[in-house]
Amino acid sequence: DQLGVVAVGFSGGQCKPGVDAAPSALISSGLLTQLREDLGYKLYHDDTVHSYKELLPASDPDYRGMKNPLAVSAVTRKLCDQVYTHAKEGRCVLTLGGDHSIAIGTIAGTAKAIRERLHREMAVIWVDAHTDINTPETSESGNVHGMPVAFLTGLAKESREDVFGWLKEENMISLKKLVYIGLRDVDRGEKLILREHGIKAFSMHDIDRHGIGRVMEMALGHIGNDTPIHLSFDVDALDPMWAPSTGTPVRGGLTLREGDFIAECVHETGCLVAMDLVEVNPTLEPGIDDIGAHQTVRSGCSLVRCALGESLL
Ligand code: DIR
Ligand code: MN
Ligand code: MN
Repeated sequence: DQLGVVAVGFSGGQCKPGVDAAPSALISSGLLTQLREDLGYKLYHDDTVHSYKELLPASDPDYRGMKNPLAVSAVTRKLCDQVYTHAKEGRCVLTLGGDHSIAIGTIAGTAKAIRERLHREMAVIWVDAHTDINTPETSESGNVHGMPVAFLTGLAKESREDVFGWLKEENMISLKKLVYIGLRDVDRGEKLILREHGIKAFSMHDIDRHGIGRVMEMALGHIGNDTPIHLSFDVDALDPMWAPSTGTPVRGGLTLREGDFIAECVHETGCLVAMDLVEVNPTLEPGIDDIGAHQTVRSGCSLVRCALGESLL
């Protein structure tokens, strides 16, 4: 099978440096070699960790409360093209982030390609401690990594082309085809949005109550059989025990096994068209030496391998 790989060293969607170092850390730990040699993928990768330096503006003042609006918009616009190019060829696309703002580009790119190629609307499974559905107005932080879902579903609108106005209908996804898993830190404004629009969401509470097996049945049932799936996996969905090196760790999260299981269930559908792995920050090291970073990178690699079929016997 063909796999497009895009390595995105970008951290402008939030304030902590270091998340841009994740793609290199993941690749150095052998991820791409494993995908090629153990899982048998033919990789399409330009052997570059993109920092998109040429796209970063000299000055980037806050706009509607958003930090780095021009940079995040320009980078995600370019990334959208890169992902689209792979997906249009029928390749599954793996994007290694970077902070979660990059999902604006990856989902915009796959959504468009899937519409053109399969004449279908794809679903998104968003695995995260957070919902990332703030609009610029509801956001308390101004960090765009807390807003991608709002822009991708049209909840947040902006006509300025250089501030996400480039997102067109063809790049967007339906709120009905969005499912969250792993939630435990949702802002007040975001809760109102979830309720108002009846968005499907499985919190840690739901996982405790039903077990991850039943939750995955319900999540995939909601999406429906043979709907193309984009899996956007924020490593902070995992408990900090398994993924301590991330910008906004929240205790009480998924075990690594539960995270891997989610990824395996998505793989089993045969409908995975793209995956993002985001928010690994190898420079945030809560443990001694770089144990924390090492553990987090290992967990991230495991999630990707599971989504791409590692556990098939
Ligand atoms: C918070 C944090 N809801 C915000 N979001 C994070 O800034 O909007 N997402 N950390 O991963
Ligand atoms: Mn996130
Ligand atoms: Mn998160």
